[in-house]
Amino acid sequence: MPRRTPLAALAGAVSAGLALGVGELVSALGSRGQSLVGSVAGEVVDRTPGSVIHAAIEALGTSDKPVLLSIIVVVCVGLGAVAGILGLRHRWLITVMFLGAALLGVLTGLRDPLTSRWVVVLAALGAAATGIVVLHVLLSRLPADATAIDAPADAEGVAATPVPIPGRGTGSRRAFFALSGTVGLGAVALAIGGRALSDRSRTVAGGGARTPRPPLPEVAPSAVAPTDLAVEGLSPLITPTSQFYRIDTAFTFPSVDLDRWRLRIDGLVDRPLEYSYAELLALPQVEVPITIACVSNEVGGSLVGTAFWQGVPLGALLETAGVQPEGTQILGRSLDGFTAGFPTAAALDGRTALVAVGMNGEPLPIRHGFPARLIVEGLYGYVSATKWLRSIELCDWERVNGYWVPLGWSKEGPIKLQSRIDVPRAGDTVRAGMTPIAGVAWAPGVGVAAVEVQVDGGDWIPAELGPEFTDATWRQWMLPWEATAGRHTLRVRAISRDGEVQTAEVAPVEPNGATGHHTRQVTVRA
Ligand SMILES: Nc1nc2c(c(=O)[nH]1)N[C@H]1C(S)=C(S)[C@@H](COP(=O)(O)O)O[C@H]1N2
Ligand SMILES: [Mo]
Repeated sequence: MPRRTPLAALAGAVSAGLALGVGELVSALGSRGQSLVGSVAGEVVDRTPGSVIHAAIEALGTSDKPVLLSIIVVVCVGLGAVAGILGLRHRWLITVMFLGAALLGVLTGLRDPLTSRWVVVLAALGAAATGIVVLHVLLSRLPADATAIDAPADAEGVAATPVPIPGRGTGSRRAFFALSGTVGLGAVALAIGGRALSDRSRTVAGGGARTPRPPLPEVAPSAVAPTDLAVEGLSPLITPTSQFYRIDTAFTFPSVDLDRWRLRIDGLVDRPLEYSYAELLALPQVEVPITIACVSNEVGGSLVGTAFWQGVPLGALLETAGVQPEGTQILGRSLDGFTAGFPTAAALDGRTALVAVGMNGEPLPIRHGFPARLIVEGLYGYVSATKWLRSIELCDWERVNGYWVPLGWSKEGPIKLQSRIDVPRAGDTVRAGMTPIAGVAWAPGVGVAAVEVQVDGGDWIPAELGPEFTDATWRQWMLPWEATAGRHTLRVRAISRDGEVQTAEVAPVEPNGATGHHTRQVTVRA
């Protein structure tokens, strides 16, 4: 391989990096904190089978997004290297490859509902133009002796005289590396600057992380949280907002200009409605504790939590709008294009279903759906809990599907009866003697009547239950255990208020939620 190849690859890689940097910087002009790489990532997520995404979320947890963004950057830089190498022989291929990439960027950027269109085009074209020009310049500055390094040494081991290629490569090696290095550093600087600017513009637009969120009207909570069971390491009854799990497909949070934001209620209704944020806040509100869970929560997993949700009952809104008989499904649409649908009956059967604006006494944090989201007692988030709500559409249950349904997930998503061991924690060393086994169990909408624990395959022993809160929330449980030295297997199951015993049958999270008993191995030291 002639030595020009790695140098050309380097030139291509840094050019692609600079192009990405320019793309990010120009994207920052968009008012919504948009990013070309982010749009591409969103498209990748949309086109990847749901099972693969869920495997990725399981393996990577919430670092799934940074990992995907990094992969996209690495792939782009790698393609740049290829463009550099191919460009050595055919300069026109550089233009073809960069314009091809720009075209893909434009297509995905335009499909992303959060981008402003002209910025997408400008960012992609600016990026491509930069990449093409810089790569041409770098290739023309390849060190004059680049090919000579590979020239065979003679018998004495002295390299043959350098043979410059006429008309190509004029610079010194030092100058070439200095230039490439500068381009590489410029790429990093632009990318960082672009992100910083884009965050700033999000704040200006009114939806950034530091946006002041107006205080909510005071509402008397429907239930007062009882005192937690006193066991160290046990999940608190109310999950602090900062520890509440976050799951969504969003790469950048939708930014909202509160003055312009409207919630629409439309579709198969007699009177389509539209509310400003202030109008929504002026409607009668409730504050209700509810446990929500993600369908991707593994047995024993942490994608479940309980919060006080404040908002406007969905039933009241539907009554004002007048649901037509064919409006058998309530579809939440988000500002970022996500959708989730559940039977209209679920909003009218007495359970709590809210257009939520508050979480644990504060306006919704951006990551949990500011300015408004849906919360429906007893349903997994993927069919109900649309964040960054834009509209609520009444539609036909058969004809319309929410985001995850065509990707292989069940149309209906009731939360399954589950229980989890929090204490002892995985990896804890337990001392022999009396020690608590404790955790939480949930059957939102039904309630938990009993929890039982099994040690080393013995009899099921009833655990002590924490104070009754509501049927919509999880329940703490605790069993004092006389631990003896050695390895032990702990297992838990819950029994719901309607008599269902949590099944031992193991089911994966797809298509409608995991089942099985949470089991934990512990080592007890004497
Ligand atoms: N806009 C939007 N809303 C969404 C989602 C999403 O991807 N986009 N994911 C849903 C899923 S799968 C779950 S489990 C809940 C999680 O809500 P949380 O992040 O506030 O815990 O949000 C739901 N709402
Ligand atoms: Mo979820």
